Amino acid sequence: MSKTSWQEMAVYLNGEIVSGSEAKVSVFDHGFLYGDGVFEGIRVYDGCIFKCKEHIDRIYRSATAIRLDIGMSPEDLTSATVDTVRASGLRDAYIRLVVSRGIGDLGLDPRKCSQPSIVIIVGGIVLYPEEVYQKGLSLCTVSVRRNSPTALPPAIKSLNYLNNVLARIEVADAGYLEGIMLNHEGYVAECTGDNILVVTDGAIRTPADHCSLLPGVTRNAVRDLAVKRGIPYSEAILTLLDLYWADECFLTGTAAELVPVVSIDGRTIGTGEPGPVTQALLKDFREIAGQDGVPVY
Ligand code: PXG
Repeated sequence: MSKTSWQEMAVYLNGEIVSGSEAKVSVFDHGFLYGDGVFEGIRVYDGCIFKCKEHIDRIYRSATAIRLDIGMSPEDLTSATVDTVRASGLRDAYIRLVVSRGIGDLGLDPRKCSQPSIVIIVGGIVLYPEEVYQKGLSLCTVSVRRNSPTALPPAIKSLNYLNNVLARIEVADAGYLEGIMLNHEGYVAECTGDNILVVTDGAIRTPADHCSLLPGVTRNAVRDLAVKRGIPYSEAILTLLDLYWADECFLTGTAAELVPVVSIDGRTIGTGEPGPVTQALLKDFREIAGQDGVPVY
């Protein structure tokens, strides 16, 4: 059995590091009953937790938004994450950090949950097939709209991912690997688990934070790389036409890194091959990946 099978993964569970097969959470946990909690997905590259501070900061912001007291300091949560990666022995890994409301009764009231459940899973990496990075990805637009920020702000990385799951079902039914979600006004928001960016006349544009999306850590890393290269970068309100008419398009995400997009809703993007700006930024990204973060070993 490989070390990345779930039974053998290293899991931090409320202060202890156990194996995947021992890591169990109660059916009365409100994370299970209501999706009441927050999470992060983080990558480890060559023994270094990529953008660790950015992910830790985001989980505390998500927790603040849902009035969840994580009950430990960001420094201690970072140490627990480092310890769990070390226990896994992995140099390249995917970390899933989950903080749920904890055990309560069968009612919604979160005040009945006295202690959050803190889980850190260190496992393997799920990536798009290598072919996608060489040839590019085709996307479709789905009918499910991204949650309105007036209902459940997509900037909160909560355990309630049904909006994205419903969209992902539609994507899979249509025979695609990823799809575009519009916001409640019909403007482009993001993909089901990735941010989306376009390159037009040498400048990068991506939907602004108020367009119903999760501002990705990877997207911000790419912004910094673009600025370093002198490539203009801006956040804007984008329509599907802005995507169809772009010279290049790509996705960013912790699991995805940078994925070139070559077709959207049957329209070829640019030349139909991964573009030069996308390729340059992917190269830059892979160069900083093992350096920009917290070392484990
Ligand atoms: N938007 C959404 C809705 C996400 O869930 C991103 C953007 C990219 O953000 P980062 O910070 O990773 O650059 C995410 C994160 C999956 C999966 O199985 C994807 C994410 C989270 C959990 C599962 O595809 N992506």
